[in-house]
Amino acid sequence: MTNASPLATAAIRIIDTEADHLARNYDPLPVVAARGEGAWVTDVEGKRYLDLLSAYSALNFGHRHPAIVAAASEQLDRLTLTSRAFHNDRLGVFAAALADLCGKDLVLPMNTGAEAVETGIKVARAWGYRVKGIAPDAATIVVAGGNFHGRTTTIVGFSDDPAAHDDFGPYAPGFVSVPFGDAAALEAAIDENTAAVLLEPIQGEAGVIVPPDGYLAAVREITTARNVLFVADEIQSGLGRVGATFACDREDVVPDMYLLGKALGGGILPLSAVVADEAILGVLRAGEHGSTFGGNPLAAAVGLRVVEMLSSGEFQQRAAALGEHLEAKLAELIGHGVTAVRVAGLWAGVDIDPTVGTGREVSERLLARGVMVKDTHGQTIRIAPPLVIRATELDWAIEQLKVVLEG
Ligand code: IF1
Repeated sequence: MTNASPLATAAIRIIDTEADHLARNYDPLPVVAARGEGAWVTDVEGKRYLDLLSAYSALNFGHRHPAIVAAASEQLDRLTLTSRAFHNDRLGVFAAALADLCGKDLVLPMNTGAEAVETGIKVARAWGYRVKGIAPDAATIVVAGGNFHGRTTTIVGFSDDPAAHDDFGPYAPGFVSVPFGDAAALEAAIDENTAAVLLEPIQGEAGVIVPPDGYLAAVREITTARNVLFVADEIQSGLGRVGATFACDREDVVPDMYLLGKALGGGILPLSAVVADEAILGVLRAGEHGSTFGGNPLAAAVGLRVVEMLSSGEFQQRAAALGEHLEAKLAELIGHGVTAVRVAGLWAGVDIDPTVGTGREVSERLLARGVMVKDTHGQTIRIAPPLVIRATELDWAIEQLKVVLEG
């Protein structure tokens, strides 16, 4: 074993420190990131990597996008936090812009995606009792098998992933799970106590599972007919990722409630939101919900810049065009180490032939070749580059995948 370079030793020392002082709720790939710019990350040893994970689609605009960093820097010099006990001069402007982007009346700002999901669950239940007239504490929400909506105990309670679910009970009642993509099963699960249907329009952690054409339109039709809220978790699929502002746009479907997060914070800070019309979000009264950092002026300034960047449609069009290129390139790999590919805009699930290795093993081999991806479950790797990636960079990354698949 040759002596590791000083930098390599530095990386090892950092990882060892983590091992001594961090809870072991992750098993990161063996790289220590130190800098990021655009689609590229540099590790502590100065090695560069093309980022095809984008922090699970929180970095749609790339690392440290200059316009977003500028918005954050300007606000850092003015005001960062007041709590919602007082107004601030950024939140209202951000809320108006985000509501307009969504075509809705109201915004409820939170911080993490899970908080937006939890907020959406609370608002849907309150609407169920106060508007639909569901009997007290009887409201149910229909969810989909294979879902991932966050890590709180309410949310993992309706997860069918043992790693996310087991040993965190007892779990909140009031959730009914149906197979994703099966509109008839979803309709059959609705009864007089159903307040909402909660779905990722495209399931991320399940492996970028795109539902059958017409599924989202059918869900929209069913929920409208049965006076049930359609709550779309667009925390990972939204904000340009799939070649449209929202994944629901792919079927011209408008949900009753958008749950947003990740990229809304510009890759700089946590920012999430529940966005819906007055008839739904208007059920909440002062003092019924909140968050210390929810709607803080720093996040609002960043979020406003993100919404402004999305309003031109440039990032959505870019993701659509490059996504077609990505899909064509990945399709060539089927039968050559890849068994299946699912693509929506610049978001792909690639199933690796078990004879090549597991998703984790391919992720590690790609990392050694300067490409950052992350496996989801078992044989699948997820590809989600920043929307600012160049076609030539994407081609280079696919070349690295081809080499890994050829072994
Ligand atoms: C981790 C993946 C996991 C999400 C959707 C809500 C949330 C997420 C559709 C919650 C978060 C993150 C969580 C992160 C890794 C990543 C993830 F699905 F993206 F791949 F875990 F499954 N709705 N997804 O995807 O948002 O509270 O995290 O801000 O837990 O390791 P959050």
